[in-house]
Amino acid sequence: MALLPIIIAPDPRLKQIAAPVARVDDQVRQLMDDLLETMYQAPGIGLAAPQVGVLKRVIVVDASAKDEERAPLCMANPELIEVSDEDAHYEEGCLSLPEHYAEVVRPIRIRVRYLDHENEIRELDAEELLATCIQHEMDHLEGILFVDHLSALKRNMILRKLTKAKKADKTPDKIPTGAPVAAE
Ligand code: GNR
Ligand code: NI
Repeated sequence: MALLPIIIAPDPRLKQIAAPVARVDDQVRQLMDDLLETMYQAPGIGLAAPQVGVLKRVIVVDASAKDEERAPLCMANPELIEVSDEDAHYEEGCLSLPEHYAEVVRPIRIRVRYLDHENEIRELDAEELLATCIQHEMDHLEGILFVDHLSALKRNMILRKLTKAKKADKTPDKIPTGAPVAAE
């Protein structure tokens, strides 16, 4: 198991389309396990492989409440096979857009087909927060972020703030002189 660094927007790697996996082999299983560990540590309720720089169609989600047992889901090559006409509005966040939140509208119920951790084809009906989270993760596989569902005004406001934050972090005088950068 390993914690993986999460890519923060704006970054061209978050805008790429991810490639399907041929099957869930040991390497993909390891990726799923690392994504789950990274997601729980963040903490977040979902994580997609492109967010850690791996352009494969692999996502993990766990929308269980804090006081509930963990309910991890690992999905490779997820496909929406049904979506409801009815919509849900959720305040979304994204580990690649830290500290920014906005309401996004998506179908409230979905049916998703995917390959699970054991390479078995599965179908799952999801609703409310879990359905929202799965759709948010599937968007990452298409290079789409939740801000792409907002008006250009709101999107650019968030992206400009993130650009500024990145530039501020890179300023050399923010690094204490003589202090070595912590090694892994
Ligand atoms: O942790 C997360 N919370 C969240 C809340 C509402 C809708 C979607 C999400 S997913 C997000 C983690 C993340 O960035 N996944 O890609
Ligand atoms: Ni996200």
